Formats: sequence, C-alpha cells, structure tokens
Amino acid sequence: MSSPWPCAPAQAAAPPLCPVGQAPQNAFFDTLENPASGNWTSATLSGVNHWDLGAGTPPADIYWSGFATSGVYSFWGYNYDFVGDSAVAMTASVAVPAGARLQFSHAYGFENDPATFYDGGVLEYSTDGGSAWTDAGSLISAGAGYGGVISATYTNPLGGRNAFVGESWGYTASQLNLASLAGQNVRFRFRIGTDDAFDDYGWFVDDVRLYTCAAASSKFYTLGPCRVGDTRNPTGPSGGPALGANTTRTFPVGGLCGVPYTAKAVAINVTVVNESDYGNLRLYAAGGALPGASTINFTASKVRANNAVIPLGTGGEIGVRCDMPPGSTGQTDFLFDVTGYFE
Ligand SMILES: [Ca+2]
Ligand SMILES: [Ca+2]
Repeated sequence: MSSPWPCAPAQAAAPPLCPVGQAPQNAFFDTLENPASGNWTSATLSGVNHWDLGAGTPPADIYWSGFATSGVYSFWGYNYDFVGDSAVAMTASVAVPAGARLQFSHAYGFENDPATFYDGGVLEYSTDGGSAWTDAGSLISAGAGYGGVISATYTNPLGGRNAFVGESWGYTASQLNLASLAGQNVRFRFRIGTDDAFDDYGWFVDDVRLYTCAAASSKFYTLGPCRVGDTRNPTGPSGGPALGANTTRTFPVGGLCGVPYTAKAVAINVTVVNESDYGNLRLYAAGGALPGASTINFTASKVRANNAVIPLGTGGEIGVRCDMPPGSTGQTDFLFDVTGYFE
C-alpha cells in the first residue's frame, strides 16, 4: 500500500436495492457461489491478467474464497505491479427491462499517492454481444462512484480515464440506473488497468444483480388441509396442554405442513372443543399487537369452528390468546388446520 490507512475512513454506504415497500425482481443475479456456472470469463486486453489468483483452472480462477459478501466466493482481480489491462465479463447478455437497475458489492484498494491514482478499475457495458464496450460510470446513481482519474503520465493502459481508484475501505456497493438501456441486450464487465510498478490489494466483486423494483405483493398458495396444532395431543410445541383461561401461547406454523418459513400469513380453520367455560380466542402474529377482535367465540362444551387468515410473526409463529371470564379456571382444547399461505 502506498497510501496511509486512516483510522476513521469515509466509506460510501451501500444503497438499498429498492425504495421502501418495493422488492427486487431479478433479471440476472449471481452470488458467484458456483465457479462452474459459465456466467463469467476473464479476458486479457494487454499485459498481465489480474484475475488469475483464485482456486481452480481458468475460467474458475476468477473466483476467490474468503472475502465475499455472500457465501464464500467473490471475484478478485489483483493489483499487480506490472502493466496490465484485463477484465471479467458476463458471457451472455441480459434483456434490460424498463426501470432496471444494476447493483454489485465490491471492495477495492488500488495503488495511489493521495493525489495520484496510478492504478484503477472501471465498469463497462456492451450492447452488441461483447464487441464494443462503453464506460458505465455515468450510470452510477447511488453508492460508491468513480473517485478520480487514472494518471496518464505513467504506463497504465487506462490512463486518463475516470475510475474506481484509491481505497473503498472495505466492502461497499454501487448502483446503476439502467433506464437509458431499456429494451437492449446488455452485458457488463469489470476491468482493471495497472502501471509498471507497485502493487495493491486490487478489486473484489460479489453479488451482481440486474433487476427492477416492484411493489412487494403477496401471492396465495393453496395447501391440502393439514393439522398444524392440536392441544389434545401429548404436551409439546404443537400439542397439549389445553389453553387455560386468560393465558397466551404461541404455536409454530412456518416449516410445518408445507408452509415455508418465508410465509407472511396463513389461511387456517380453527376449532375449539372440550370448553369448560365460555370465552373467545384471538389469533395474531406472534410478537405483534394483540388484536381487538376475536377469531372464534365459544360456549361450554360445544364444538365450534371458523376460518381465518392470520399473519405469521416472530419465527413463523402465531400467538393464541384465550379469554374467559375474570377469575375463570376454565380451559379449552384448540386445534387448527392450514389450507394455504400468503408469501
Ligand atoms: Ca458470493
Ligand atoms: Ca501500480
């Protein structure tokens, strides 16, 4: 490293993928955890190739383990102390939807004096299948942007170009607005240029995503009726004992009966039986606020059933509040079957 490492460096914050209330819809997303994916290849434009220190034989040598934002793999392009111009590029183009964005995580340390940037990296895109490449720096809309111009005084093949230069101070992320590329088939590449002396950490890249943002909507999935919990069964998380008067209990739902842990709510049929007093049950997302309205009302010794949609709370659980008259020592058995879920 030719530049000092300050104690409190300013690091560009990784931007949120989408505005609040929206979620990414991926057109392309690679966590780089499969070195055999064939999604990427490296190319030497001149001099040394920087992307050759990872595990495996080419093209798997572009994958480096031990410094990643997902899983274990990222790309690593080493800032060699030799003249070089090389890139890691997507092997296929992606049709860019309207309103698309590109975001990737990266960390870099390129050789510099405080005022002179000898080495650096640029992001480029191609709309003709990888023949011609255009600098993508002007599309960066959030997160880390280019930090300066690579010196043209020395021997860097990218001398004179704006680039990611100096230090990122650990992982950050950059986001690009791809609105101007909508309707085109586009691929990207990460390109490093270095001069003939002094090395540095280089460039680590992970989690490359091309996507749009859409309202985080819920979709309903039907399940065959399946009993999730029954307090008549032996004591356990999904079984007994019966619900006591004016007590609250949680029941696991996520992970049972085909309901995924990611489900937001479940459609259930609720049954009460063996009531020894009158009252009602209120079902709600575990850990959430107790609702004012009851899910099912009952009198003593009458089987009752009702349908309900209940949101899932902490850990995919529902809470069940059993209300009976004050001072009651009554209890009731409770069972519920799931018929579908929202995700
Ligand atoms: Ca990864
Ligand atoms: Ca250098």
